[in-house]
Amino acid sequence: MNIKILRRVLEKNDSAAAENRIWYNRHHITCINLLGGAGSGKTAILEALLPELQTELRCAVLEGDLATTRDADRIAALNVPVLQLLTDGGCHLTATHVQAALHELPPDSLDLLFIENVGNPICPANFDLGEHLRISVLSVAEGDDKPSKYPLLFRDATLALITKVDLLPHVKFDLAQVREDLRRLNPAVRILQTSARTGEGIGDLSAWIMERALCLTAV
Ligand SMILES: Nc1nc2c(ncn2[C@@H]2O[C@H](COP(=O)(O)OP(=O)(O)OP(=O)(O)O)[C@@H](O)[C@H]2O)c(=O)[nH]1
Ligand SMILES: [Mg+2]
Repeated sequence: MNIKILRRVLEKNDSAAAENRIWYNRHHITCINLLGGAGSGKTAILEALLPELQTELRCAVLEGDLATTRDADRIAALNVPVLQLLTDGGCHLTATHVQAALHELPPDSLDLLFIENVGNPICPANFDLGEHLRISVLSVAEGDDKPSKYPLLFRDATLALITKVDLLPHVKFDLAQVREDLRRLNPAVRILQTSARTGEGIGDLSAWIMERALCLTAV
């Protein structure tokens, strides 16, 4: 019975995700789903990235949270269009949440849409939002066992981002082991390391995104 209900929820989500994908493609917009545990540094990455990306691409952000507009306020402070999506207790965004917000975006003046998912290393990974690229975030502060403990977070990621590397001298985190675990879960995944605090790796991440976004928006 429960399995049937879950299947129906996922089927409904997949059909909304397919419609979202058609919408992004019709408007030549690249969509990135950013997911990871609470406090892994997702908004901080957007704050570091958006000033660089905006020199070439017109960006907007959808912020998913259970409560508050704090993350949307941080993005708005950069003069980037942003909508806060509140899930009313839900632990992930669905493609239907996103679909409702798409109508409020100006599609003809947009190249790149980031969706910051609800901070949670488990549920968001099961819900396709129709994105072209999925960036899964793990901070060194969370511990090097997390790829093995939360494999779904990384299984379908286009890019695995290891954040807060400025904290490496202060925490026990075996980078080589984590990279090996990520590759075992997802052999095709690209892995980058960043610090929003020092700016390390932000240029590489920005270049990686720009290359893909320019490719997709040109189609
Ligand atoms: N040292 C260090 N701290 C960081 C870095 N990035 C983020 N932080 C800190 O980590 C905390 C969480 O950062 P956020 O960017 O809010 O994390 P988040 O993943 O968006 O959090 P939620 O949206 O609540 O899931 C904040 O106190 C940040 O200042 C980093 O690169 N280095
Ligand atoms: Mg955030």
